[in-house]
Amino acid sequence: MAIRSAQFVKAVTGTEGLPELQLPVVAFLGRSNVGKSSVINSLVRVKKLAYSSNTQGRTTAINYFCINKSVYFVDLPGYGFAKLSRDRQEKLGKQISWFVGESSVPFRCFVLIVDAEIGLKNSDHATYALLADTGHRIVLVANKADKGKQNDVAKNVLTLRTMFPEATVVRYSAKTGEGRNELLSILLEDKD
Ligand SMILES: Nc1nc2c(ncn2[C@@H]2O[C@H](COP(=O)(O)OP(=O)(O)OP(=O)(O)O)[C@@H](O)[C@H]2O)c(=O)[nH]1
Ligand SMILES: [Mg+2]
Repeated sequence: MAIRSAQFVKAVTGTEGLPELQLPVVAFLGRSNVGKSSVINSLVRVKKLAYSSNTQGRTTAINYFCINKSVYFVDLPGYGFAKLSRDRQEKLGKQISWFVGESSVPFRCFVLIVDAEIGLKNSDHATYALLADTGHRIVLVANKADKGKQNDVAKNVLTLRTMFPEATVVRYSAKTGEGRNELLSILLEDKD
């Protein structure tokens, strides 16, 4: 279940140009700033593989990383970033919908990252519905579990488990590594 290699492959900026090499895809989605890039970095234990920071690190493309030469981790731009123009937000939304619905992509699963402290927002519900429509497995990651009131975190994780019994819910912290082994074993399965 170890990560033996991780390489950046490609940034897809529009709604075409996916990598030619077909490998199973684990796609990371979530609101802007929720920690998608940080979760990927923490999983592969390479600090800047999927660059993360407050503003400069904002992911603006569909970034493909090849893991163990056998699976792609795909870092998507975040939705719900209020500072973007409406036009740009709409384009991002379209790009995300295109990607998750793209029948040529062999998805292994979707990792929907939510904020463990804040809980679900409307945009998370909408994204969950979009992902559920595809029929692929959804893993809900409650990230930033190290932050804020632990009571709130516990309550929000419980809500996720109750609300989405068909999903796998993982309490996670990209900062402390909580949940890393559990999430890795789910994402890499026995095939790797
Ligand atoms: N305390 C804490 N901070 C975190 C955690 N994960 C991410 N962050 C911080 O949250 C901020 C955003 O992280 P990113 O990984 O860039 O978030 P993102 O979802 O990729 O953001 P976009 O690419 O803009 O959609 C950074 O300042 C991270 O250091 C976590 O588990 N705990
Ligand atoms: Mg990012």
